[in-house]
Amino acid sequence: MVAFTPLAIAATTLLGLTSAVPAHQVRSTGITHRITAGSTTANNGLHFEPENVVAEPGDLIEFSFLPKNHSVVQSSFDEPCAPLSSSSGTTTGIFSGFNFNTTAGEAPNVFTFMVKDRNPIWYYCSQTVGNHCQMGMSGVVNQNFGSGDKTLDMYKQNAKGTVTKQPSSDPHAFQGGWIEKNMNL
Ligand SMILES: *[C@@H]1O[C@H](CO)[C@@H](O)[C@H](O)[C@H]1NC(C)=O
Ligand SMILES: *[C@@H]1O[C@H](CO)[C@@H](O)[C@H](O)[C@H]1NC(C)=O
Ligand SMILES: [Cu+2]
Repeated sequence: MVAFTPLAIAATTLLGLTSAVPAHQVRSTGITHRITAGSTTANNGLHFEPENVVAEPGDLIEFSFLPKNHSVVQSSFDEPCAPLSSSSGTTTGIFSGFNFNTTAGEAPNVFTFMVKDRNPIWYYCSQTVGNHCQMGMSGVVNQNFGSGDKTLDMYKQNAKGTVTKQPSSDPHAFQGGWIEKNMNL
């Protein structure tokens, strides 16, 4: 007969906890990729820099914001300038909200999210004053380099004929990431 010592029970409890952790939970790599929403040089400021990033699961993507009131909204490749959503219309993707007002230099806060897997993350700026998405303000994390036609250039081409959609009726709402102080200021 097996005697359950306190240690064995503790170990069993630990195992139970471990198996309760969702399989998709990703361990942090400690690597942060910084992207600037906005530009002092490219495309009249309507540009993410860098706009094409390769990242590992567990890496952080941190957006800092220059003037012109930008946002970051995840979309699918097939529907540029529209938030990634379920068939019922609920926004399922990442978005930052319009929380980064600045008239000069970087906004005091940044928006950060963690990369969960190696699937492409397409995103755009949903500012309609100046039609930022149609003008080419979009980017991608982990573009599927094996599939020749799903490129950021093609996304931008397809974006030209669209109408920008917002991920939420609340301009300040955000999802899939967090807002924190810009430590680079
Ligand atoms: C930024 O743009 C959003 C959406 O157009 C608007 O709701 C918000 O008031 C703007 N913020 C500022 C600081 O201009
Ligand atoms: C945006 O920031 C500027 C300067 O920092 C400030 O004067 C202005 O009131 C702000 N606008 C909003 C809507 O918060
Ligand atoms: Cu923008």
